[in-house]
Amino acid sequence: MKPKLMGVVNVTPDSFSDGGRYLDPTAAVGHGLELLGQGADLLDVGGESTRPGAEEVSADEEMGRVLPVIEGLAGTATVSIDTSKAEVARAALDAGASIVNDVTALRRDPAIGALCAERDAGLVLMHMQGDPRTMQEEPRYDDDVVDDVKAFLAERIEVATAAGVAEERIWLDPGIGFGKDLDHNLELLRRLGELRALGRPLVIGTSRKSFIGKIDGSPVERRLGGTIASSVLAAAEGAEVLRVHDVAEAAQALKVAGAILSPP
Ligand code: HH2
Repeated sequence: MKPKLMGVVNVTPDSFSDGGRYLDPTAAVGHGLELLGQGADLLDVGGESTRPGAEEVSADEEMGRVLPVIEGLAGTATVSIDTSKAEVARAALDAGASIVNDVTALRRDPAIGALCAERDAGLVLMHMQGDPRTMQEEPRYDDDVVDDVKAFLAERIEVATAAGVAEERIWLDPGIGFGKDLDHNLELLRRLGELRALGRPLVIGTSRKSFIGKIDGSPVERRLGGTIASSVLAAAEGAEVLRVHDVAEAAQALKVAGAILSPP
């Protein structure tokens, strides 16, 4: 059990847990470097919030936020760009990012597929039901949530490879909290093994999310314990990348869990 830690660098005024804290590029770069020092293997830089109810921002606005930060970090870190716009992704790759994290899995802007193929960039394909404005209104799955998410991700792998993306450059993410109620999220986390059958590394982002608060009533600033519990269990189920805000604490939890699970 040795997952990679993807540290979150949100350059937004409105992200659900750290909106406004790193809007200044110097502060954002400093935060990214701090996360690297704490053990992050890569940094996910985002300039548009995807929290429930979030409004879209223009590509120009998004690029203005993320490009200076990527330029400041890319010499030192592996950087993924959290965007659904090909124009932003292209500029981010030019600035030194090497992975595109698309929470719409090429549905908002299919040109991201050809772009990643052309640049041999990594691509994260995430499942989301609906869009951020409406996704938590009444999430519903016809069949079984795990089967539905698995079928969706299998289909998006087809779309990405048809656009020329090498299958070994693709990572998959069930999208915890994206168009899912508490039971959907828990079921997905419980049965991650079934998604591993798709044969690609799994990215899991539970960090500070509202499903934790639905379990114990905690506000967003008091969800570290729930983040750690869900991240360690996801790693034990085979998640290979954990997307977290609190890298130091996640790294320590994983080291301790790993030491217990693999005696010398
Ligand atoms: N979660 C968020 C954003 N991007 N990308 C992937 N692949 N997986 C996730 O679970 C995921 C993601 C939401 O978290 P955050 O960036 O902290 O908030 P916001 O979207 O409000 O900026």
